[in-house]
Amino acid sequence: MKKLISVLASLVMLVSLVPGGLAASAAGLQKGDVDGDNNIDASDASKVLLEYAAAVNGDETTFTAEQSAATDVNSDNTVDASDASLILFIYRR
Ligand SMILES: [Ca+2]
Ligand SMILES: [Ca+2]
Repeated sequence: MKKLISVLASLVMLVSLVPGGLAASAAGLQKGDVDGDNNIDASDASKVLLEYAAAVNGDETTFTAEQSAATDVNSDNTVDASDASLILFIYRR
């Protein structure tokens, strides 16, 4: 039992070391919480999709640097539909 607990503890440590984990971004917003209301939900996902659509269409984007950092949930340095899907995935858990 003790061994299991130590294995779990190391896993938790590993996950927390993964860049792009769900820790708060350097700028202050939690990853995925684009509107900063401390909930990761469908409204965050829809904001991400709107921002992505605006960027794709060459329209003016509205996210602050802080929001953009929070939006890139999978940390691939782009904001796209896969980030929105991940936000929905987190919301459903
Ligand atoms: Ca939110
Ligand atoms: Ca991304």
